[in-house]
Amino acid sequence: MTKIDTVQHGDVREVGKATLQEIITQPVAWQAALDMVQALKRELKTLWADEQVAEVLVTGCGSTYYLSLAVAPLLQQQLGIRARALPASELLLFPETVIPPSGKALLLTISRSGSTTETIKATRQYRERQLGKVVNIGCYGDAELVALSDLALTVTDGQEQSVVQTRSFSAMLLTAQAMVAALKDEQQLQAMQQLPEFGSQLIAAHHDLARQLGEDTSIDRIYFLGSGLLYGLASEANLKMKEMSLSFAEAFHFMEFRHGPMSMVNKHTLVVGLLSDAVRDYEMAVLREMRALGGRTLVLTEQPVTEQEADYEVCFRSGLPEASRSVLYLPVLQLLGFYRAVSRGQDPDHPHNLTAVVVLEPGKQP
Ligand code: F1P
Repeated sequence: MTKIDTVQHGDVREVGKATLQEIITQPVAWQAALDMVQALKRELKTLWADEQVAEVLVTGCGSTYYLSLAVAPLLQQQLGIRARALPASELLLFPETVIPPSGKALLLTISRSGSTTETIKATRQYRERQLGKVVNIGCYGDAELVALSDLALTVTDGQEQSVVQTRSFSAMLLTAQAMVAALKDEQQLQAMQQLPEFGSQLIAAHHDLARQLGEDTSIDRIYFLGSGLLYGLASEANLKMKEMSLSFAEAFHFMEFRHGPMSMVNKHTLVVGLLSDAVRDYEMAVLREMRALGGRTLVLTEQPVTEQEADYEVCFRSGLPEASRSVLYLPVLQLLGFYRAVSRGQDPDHPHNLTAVVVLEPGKQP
């Protein structure tokens, strides 16, 4: 188990103490997620085989919808089945637009709380229509979504005080990645055991950079670029920046950024690139162009880039394939949002207008 000294930066003010603690200690929850999937591997394989899964719908809300956007392409890429991510409200309110014509698919619900009304209602409706088995990923074993599922992968170490999802998000993402590895390649699952240690080293090595960029008041807009398996994570980083710091931020697929959004790039712009392995040359070309337009660039990458190619770099050198190492992109992006929030007088522990769970009162909704 990884032991981490908390709050190394002594002069951090009281605000956001829970959120910072949860960001820094997330490798502990990663280990718990890996151990939990290892323990439930047999049930998972049995359900998957019995169901002869050919199609998966992945759903959640807010952060866990963006997590679904990271998990669905992974399921399709790694297991060769059709997989689609969608917000729970779409599954609930427009089922005919998302239910596969075959009328049969496994439903993977993702929810930190397990109590979000839209996801509960969509899952109930799905069960009533007998469209397929339900697997849930979450952090609370006694939640309604667990009771509504045929198999629950619950990572209680992901639980957090903070309203915004940080440690829970990465622990649930790792649960999904370990689930795919358990169904496909036992060796990959073993190799993922290195992730908690990589995570601690990454947080220690790049904490100062995240703080420096987060506190840089010359930056007034932030764009997160990620493609393929990484678009969901770019979307989550964008949400964290909004939820914690109320900053102007957006997420795009790399190549889409040229088709209009780059009109916004100027010297007050930070463009954050979540580099893939497969098409990093295309992605670096976009970043070089944004630098030429006056923007500054931060890359998160497995292999180093040359100094000329980016202003700031977070390099993993993990030796792990993209399908297993996505959690490594998250801690520095969460710290960036955290320090920007504190530097703008926001308290990340109590984000503006937000509650930890969106529960829609019966009778208030149609
Ligand atoms: C989903 C969610 C969070 C958001 C806020 C409200 O919750 O939308 O993503 O940050 O906390 O709830 P859950 O279904 O994953 O518990």
